[in-house]
Amino acid sequence: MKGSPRPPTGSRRLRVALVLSAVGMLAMAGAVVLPGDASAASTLGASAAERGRYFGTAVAAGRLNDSAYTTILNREFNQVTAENEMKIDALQPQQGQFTYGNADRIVQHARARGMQVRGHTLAWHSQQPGWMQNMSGTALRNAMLNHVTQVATHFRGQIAWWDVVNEAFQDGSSGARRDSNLQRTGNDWIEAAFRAARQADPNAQLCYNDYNTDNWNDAKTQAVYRMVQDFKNRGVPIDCVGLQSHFTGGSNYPSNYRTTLSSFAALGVDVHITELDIRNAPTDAYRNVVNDCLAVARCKGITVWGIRDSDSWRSGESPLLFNGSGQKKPAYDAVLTALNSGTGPNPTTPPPTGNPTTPPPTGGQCTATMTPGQSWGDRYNTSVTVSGATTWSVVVAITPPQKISATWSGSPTWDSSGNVMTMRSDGSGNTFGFTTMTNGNSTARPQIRSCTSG
Ligand code: 9MR
Repeated sequence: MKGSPRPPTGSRRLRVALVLSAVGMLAMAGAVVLPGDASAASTLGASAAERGRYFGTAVAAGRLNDSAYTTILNREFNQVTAENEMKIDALQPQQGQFTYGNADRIVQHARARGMQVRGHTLAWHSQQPGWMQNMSGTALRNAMLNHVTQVATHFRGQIAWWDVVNEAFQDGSSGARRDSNLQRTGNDWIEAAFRAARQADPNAQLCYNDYNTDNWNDAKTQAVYRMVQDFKNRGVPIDCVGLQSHFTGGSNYPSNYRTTLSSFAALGVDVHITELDIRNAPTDAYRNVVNDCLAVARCKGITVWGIRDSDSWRSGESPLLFNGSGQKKPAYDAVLTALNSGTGPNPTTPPPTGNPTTPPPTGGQCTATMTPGQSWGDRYNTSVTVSGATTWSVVVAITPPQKISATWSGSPTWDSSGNVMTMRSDGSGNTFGFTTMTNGNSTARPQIRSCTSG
């Protein structure tokens, strides 16, 4: 839809309208916002999106043929991380031979549905192919940088966030780097990886990702914090920190988790909860994690490490939100309720401003109320609910260079500038929606100029 700056016309309009209403139905699936009740989202992704966040899951390419799995994936989540398919051994099994098939399948599945993709992971001591395990010194450093460059280039423009480096610190009280063949190439291997990633995909957000970094008092958390602080001070390109948050896979949910999130955020990086799972899925811990994320403006979203318990790397602990039959567990309800009653939207993604609500209906007027919908890197959805009329026309103005690229549940016409849309009721109800391409202006929001009944 990028590069469709003109309003649809003629037969193109009919074709576009069909596509757009399909897009609209997809975009609105599970995101039904009742008039006057912006917290009524019925899925994790839609609810998170209303708060300027995402709710995602790890995905395994081999399960994309399982319709029970994809039904939940497509309904509930608006972000995915490849569980194994973007690891070094998966992407470069032989030196210089890259195999992208499974990773590409996941990326395509996600992007076709407006889900954002987290790349996991460019550089890691684990899951190295045999040829890399056997390398050291300059040869290994160059091979690692080449891997970062090749992979980030392959996926350029498709990955919202990269876990550039994963798990580079030791557990326990030392606060030291983990010993590994990569670490032995020199302490600057991490920043070298970040610089290579930035060069290869300047638009991806670059994250450092680790586990056992949840408790603010832990030496490992403090060590990662100091590294990020140092990177920010020296201009090493880092945008975000991922807390894996595998609770009771070695560490419990700590009561100071929110302090950890906000402390990292205060360094000027975004924070992501990247691999959440909690032994036996207790509702209170899941609820607390969601509340902690929503309390920190720079906490951009939560990814659970799998969909059903049977999909989990530790399935014996039933740590996820859906049981093996795909049914929602109590932890699911706790998460959705916490999301729906939580803070948002994120202050860095402002809600519609200007004139969100027209004056109360008098005479031929009606009231049109805007609700922010799902957003992606380059576009965002808005839904408008009309009250006080059954047939109506609503005038919406967009700030250029933003452009409306898709509409649903109404009949649009545009003025000659293409920036002012008049949406007329089409009998499908009193809520219509549209997608706006930001075209580089990520702050402007649509304005409602008028609502007229009849
Ligand atoms: O869930 C993943 C499992 O299927 C793999 O066998 C394992 C080894 O690659 O990795 C698991 O995912 C890990 C993630 O990549 C990094 N953080 C810890 C995760 C759980 O072990």
